[in-house]
Amino acid sequence: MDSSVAGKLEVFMKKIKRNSLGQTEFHNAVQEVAEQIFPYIEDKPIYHKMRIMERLAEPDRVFMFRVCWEDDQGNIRVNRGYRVQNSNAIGPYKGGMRFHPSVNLSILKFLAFEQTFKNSLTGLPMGGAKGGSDFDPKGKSDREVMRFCQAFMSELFNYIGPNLDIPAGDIGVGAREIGYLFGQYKRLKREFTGALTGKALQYGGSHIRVEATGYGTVYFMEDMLKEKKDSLEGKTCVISGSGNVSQYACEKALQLGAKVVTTSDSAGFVHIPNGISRDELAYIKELKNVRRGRIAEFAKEFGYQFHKNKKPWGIPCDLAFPCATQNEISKKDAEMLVKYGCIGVSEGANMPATLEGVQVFQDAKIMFAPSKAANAGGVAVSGLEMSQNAARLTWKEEVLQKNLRTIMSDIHGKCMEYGVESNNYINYLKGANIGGFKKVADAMLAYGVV
Ligand code: NDP
Ligand code: 2IT
Repeated sequence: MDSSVAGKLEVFMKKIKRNSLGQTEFHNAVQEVAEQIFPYIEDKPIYHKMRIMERLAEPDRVFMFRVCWEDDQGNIRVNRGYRVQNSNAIGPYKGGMRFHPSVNLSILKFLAFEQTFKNSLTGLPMGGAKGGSDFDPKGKSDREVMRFCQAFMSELFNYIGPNLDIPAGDIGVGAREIGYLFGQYKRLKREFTGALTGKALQYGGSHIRVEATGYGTVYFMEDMLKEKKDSLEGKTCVISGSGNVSQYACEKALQLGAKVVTTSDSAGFVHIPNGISRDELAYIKELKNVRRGRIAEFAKEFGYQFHKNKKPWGIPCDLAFPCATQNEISKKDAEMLVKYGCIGVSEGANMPATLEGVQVFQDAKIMFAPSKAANAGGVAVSGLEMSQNAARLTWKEEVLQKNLRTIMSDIHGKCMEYGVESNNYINYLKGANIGGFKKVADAMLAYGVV
């Protein structure tokens, strides 16, 4: 990076940090994008003049609200709810909601910022948003989750709508939570519109939304491998997490002939030396989605070793799919992956590799697919759910399967368009950032100063 660009970047980041003290996750997300965008716009002064990056890094608005609900013992509980609407330059605000005790403004601002670029990459007309709460669904009864969701939506419904802002799931928000949230939205608004995605099929949901993120992440890897005349067949994969994204990344990897040797949750990981079988995956789905149990129970049931409080990155592999949460791959973890033979990483979770971790992958010149490209399949199918709701139609599963596959290839193509470096290394991070930025930035230019 030449010194004039580096100087501008430094001034920009200083201001961001001053205006969002202590919001480390948000700073890192902005830094990662700005490092690619500033050199790109150096000879395009209009983007600087119109302060496009500065505007994108300041959310349009943030809602924070109290959520008060009653637990099964009659105790009154208080949580905090949020919705960060980052940008609606290219379509209504769109993005998931996370229920997890770690949720704070920094995490949601980073996710809403990232979502803006991700949604642009899908080619569909969606802006970027994210929301959620520090509520922890773990250990709560269905009725407690229902009461929390109803209380949460009683405030949120004021700020969302099918042409305004369309939330969906994320960590801790799956089919059960979306059902309760949508039921309350419908009751308060007295209308049936597609103001949430990830709904069940019976009430306006789309085929393959459940599978889309995990499948898409593996499709992106398939496309990266294809570029090298290679495939997933016979590859050993490590996958983290055992939730929605992880389960379907595992399913698609198995379908494409790969071997998946790990699964995990926040308590530790399980090593399955000969690879997870389809029956074992079915067990994990039932354990996690129905019984809401812990992954240690899977290890116990099938006689595998459970590595308590450990992450799976030290297990030798060809490919890695981090599918749990942000910052789960540190510099050291990344070094371990490279050392033990990993040739490709596709991020199913949002920003699972730290800035230093990404640098290790890029220095080693291995394939690295950043989250905003690799996990965009979920929100893409959400976008298709919005289209179906608007038309009051349900498309057939085959149509959606085909659409998802095409969208992921198109995103891969967009990353190639902007990411191939002079030494022929494909910098997917650069490609995704510039590819996602351009459409949003050009729309903002068209609107003038707003
Ligand atoms: P789920 O809640 O279904 O699963 C999350 C998984 O990650 C669980 O196994 C959970 O373990 C683990 N996990 C969560 N937080 C932590 C933590 N702090 N440390 C270690 N493990 C953790 O969520 P999803 O599968 O939907 O989401 C996973 C990731 O994918 C997130 O980064 C999300 O933002 C991203 N994503 C999700 C999309 C979607 O469509 N759902 C779309 C695009 C991205 P435990 O049960 O112990 O908490
Ligand atoms: O991070 C994400 O892209 C999601 N959690 C999915 C968002 C959506 O609106 O489907």
